[in-house]
Amino acid sequence: MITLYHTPLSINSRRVWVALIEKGLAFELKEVNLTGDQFKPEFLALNPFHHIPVLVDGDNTIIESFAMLDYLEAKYPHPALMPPSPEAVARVRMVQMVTLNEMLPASLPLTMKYLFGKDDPEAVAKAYEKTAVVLKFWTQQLGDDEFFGGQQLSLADVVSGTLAAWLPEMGLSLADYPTLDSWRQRLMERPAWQQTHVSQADLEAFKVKMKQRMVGT
Ligand SMILES: N[C@@H](CCC(=O)N[C@@H](CS)C(=O)NCC(=O)O)C(=O)O
Repeated sequence: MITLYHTPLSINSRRVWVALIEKGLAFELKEVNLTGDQFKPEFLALNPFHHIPVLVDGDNTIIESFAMLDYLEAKYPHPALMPPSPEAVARVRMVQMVTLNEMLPASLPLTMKYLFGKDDPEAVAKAYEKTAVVLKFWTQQLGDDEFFGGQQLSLADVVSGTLAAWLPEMGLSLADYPTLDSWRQRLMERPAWQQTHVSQADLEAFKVKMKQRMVGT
């Protein structure tokens, strides 16, 4: 049995959750309450760095969401989430890493504003400038294709699409990027995105938990 230790709102978890669903795998979810459960000995035995997600598959315990995605692709290759051509592999990897290394830090002030009400107008203005560079890059990489890997969903769509799911709510409209907007719409209609979507009620509960955690530290 595959078990994913996760928190519903975490995009680090959600990319693995979506990949499990897209691959049609049977798995169970165990929710970790990030107000302290991640420091309990039983969780630290799974991940000494006290982070979710953690994927357990039989005797294998895997930390780091990108390692999990690679593991799932290698262990359960059908349906493939990595296209075969070298050019497409490069594109998938570029989009994955640009999402992680450029888009996530660039959009952080928007996340802080959206999730925690921390409004820093200067940082938010910079965030719009920096995220625009990523949106242009994503547009270029997508071209006229349905997905970043071509006509089929890839790990690049899983990684960037679980972040893109939030962009309009975070105040980043894709109206100036029509091909990206349609791509996002296509993803949002997929069962994997719908099943992992966080309700407004869960979102509010998460905000409360994080506030408690910040007060406690
Ligand atoms: N590089 C890790 C990042 C994991 C991570 O930062 N997880 C956060 C939630 S999004 C976490 O568990 N935070 C709790 C803590 O650090 O105590 C991955 O991709 O799996």
